[in-house]
Amino acid sequence: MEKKTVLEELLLKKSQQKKKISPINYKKRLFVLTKANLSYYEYNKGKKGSKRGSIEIEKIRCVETVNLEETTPPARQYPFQVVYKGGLLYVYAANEESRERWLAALHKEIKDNSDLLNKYHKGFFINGKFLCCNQTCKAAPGCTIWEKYVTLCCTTESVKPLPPGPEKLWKHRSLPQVLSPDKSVLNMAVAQCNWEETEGNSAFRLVRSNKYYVLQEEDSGWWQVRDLEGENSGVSEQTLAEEQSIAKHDWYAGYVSRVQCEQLLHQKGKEGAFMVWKSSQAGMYIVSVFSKLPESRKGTVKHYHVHKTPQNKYYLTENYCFGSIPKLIHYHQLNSAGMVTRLRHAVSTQVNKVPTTASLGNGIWELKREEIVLMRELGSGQFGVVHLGKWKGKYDVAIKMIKEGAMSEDKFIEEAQTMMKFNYPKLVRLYGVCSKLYPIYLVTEYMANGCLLSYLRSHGKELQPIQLLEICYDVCDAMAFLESCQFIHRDLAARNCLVDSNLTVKVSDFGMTRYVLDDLYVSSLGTKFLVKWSAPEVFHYAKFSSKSDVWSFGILMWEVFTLGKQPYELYDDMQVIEKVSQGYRLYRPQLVSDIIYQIMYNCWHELPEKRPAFYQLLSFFEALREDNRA
Ligand code: 746
Repeated sequence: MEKKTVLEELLLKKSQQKKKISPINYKKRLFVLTKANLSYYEYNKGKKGSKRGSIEIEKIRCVETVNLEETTPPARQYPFQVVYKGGLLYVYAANEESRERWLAALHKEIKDNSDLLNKYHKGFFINGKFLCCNQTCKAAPGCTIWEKYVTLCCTTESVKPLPPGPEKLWKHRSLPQVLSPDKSVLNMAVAQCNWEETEGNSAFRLVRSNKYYVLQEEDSGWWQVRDLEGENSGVSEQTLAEEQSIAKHDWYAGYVSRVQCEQLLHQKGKEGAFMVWKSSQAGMYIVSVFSKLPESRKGTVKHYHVHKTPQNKYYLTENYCFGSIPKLIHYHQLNSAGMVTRLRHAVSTQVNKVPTTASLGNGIWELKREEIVLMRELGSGQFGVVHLGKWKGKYDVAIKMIKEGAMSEDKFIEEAQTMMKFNYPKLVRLYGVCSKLYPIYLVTEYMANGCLLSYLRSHGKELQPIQLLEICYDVCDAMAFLESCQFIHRDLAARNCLVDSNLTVKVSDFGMTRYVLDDLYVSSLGTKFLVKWSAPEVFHYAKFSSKSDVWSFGILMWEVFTLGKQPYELYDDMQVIEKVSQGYRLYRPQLVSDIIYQIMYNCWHELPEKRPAFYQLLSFFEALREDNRA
């Protein structure tokens, strides 16, 4: 079976140019594709000769065409590349049909490979560099999005491999909460701030509020720490101390992006509105100030990098140096000293969140009602009124007061244990419940900017396309996590996502539809059942799956890029069922490029198994996002 030939043809193979200036040659080879290998053989006088090389299918990471060099003879007009673990092969087909045939056959064989690339090189690697990007290492990361990647999983019918488990998605995003005992450990430390190793290609990160083992405290002030995944790194005690003092200031926003920062300052709109943030790209602190002076009425944001002298002094404008960033800020609150304006109004993104290390989520999830103070009403949802509140007098939380008869409470409480364990940065966290008295309280993370749909409608025009993409990315990130836990949301839509103070978007109320007791909501004939977000298999047979969530995600992307429009605006639910069943799909919104439309369109494949999985979409968003940065 493994040996059965899938495709066989005489093609031209380019020599692999082992040395930078070794001559290039082209040899006719008989290429043979089987389910296990792509091999090539000598071919003489109509006879298959000895084998000259072979690539295992599972090592292939990308198969794509290559752009032609400037002058190419007629015999080499149809090149394609096979990128595999450890090498790069260029092959020429005789004509377009032949090339298409090889691409299609290879794509079909490799589509379930676990480490397919999301970027590739569209130019040849010649004389020691890629013609597309001039990178000189043959293994250099791709420079162009491999568009095929996102559709590959939709091209052929087959049983899909399971998506990666949650462990894989946790890596480098946030740290898991399991502690593994280790005898060499001295002490645990809680990071008071975010900190990232910027040198080398290591990705070690301290995440504020997470726990770390302190392996060694050295006199030099350089500590060896280990994160809970077991990765070690040196961390400057001094940097920590310094960040500790910066993190408590309300003007410090931590990691935000430049556009997020600008948007927050514009929203405040006051002369001298400012914040300090850390750029994950530049690896430095930036002081940003809003000013209407001197040139524009709408106001502009100016960014000042915080520089450091060799003596570890900080400054914005060279003449004024300070021992710490808070001292620098304090000075510039009083004196403009070279800035457009002095720093007048701190713009805070800080909501006092319950730290991830609080003794929550370990089974202690019945919270004391006396420790919760209700502050103001935020709105009401399917289960009743939602309030902003304070827990233990200091932490901001949202409290859902469950209206009598709105929820199947026993069932929820039985299953809430599982949901408590979902501690993922892009999921609105469930902290606990107060279930001993009525009304039952569900206590969750508080998201200061409210629901995504309202946010898009009121602030959407201020958002740039990259930010819209970032919103989709956040949601996709959350959904890839749920998918990896084999947990289905069942009602993914912009109205069920929330926006944080720093404009991160998180997914809320996942799985909660199972506890709704309202018939109008539950039944697909009911008026509250949301047909417009539902996949056909859901409105026909109530068959929910991660792939039906993918459909809803496509609709959510459409909501994001239309800045909160109602999908299928001119149709009622019955018409939508009819139209969608006939193959009709939402149109391409103006702000959407072909490639982004292709992503959402793929989410609406009639057959669930042909839709991409969230982890595949995520990888694609990651590639797009890197592209936007460049
Ligand atoms: C909140 C939610 C989730 C609902 C209703 C009202 C408020 C909510 N708002 C927050 C916040 O941080 N959290 C929650 N919806 C539901 O309860 C609900 C229940 C069940 C379902 C769906 C939804 C299913 C059908 C899926 C079962 C806000 N934050 C912060 C600010 C403002 C509003 C909300 C956790 C606000 O007043 C900023 C926004 N704003 C006005 C000014 O601009």
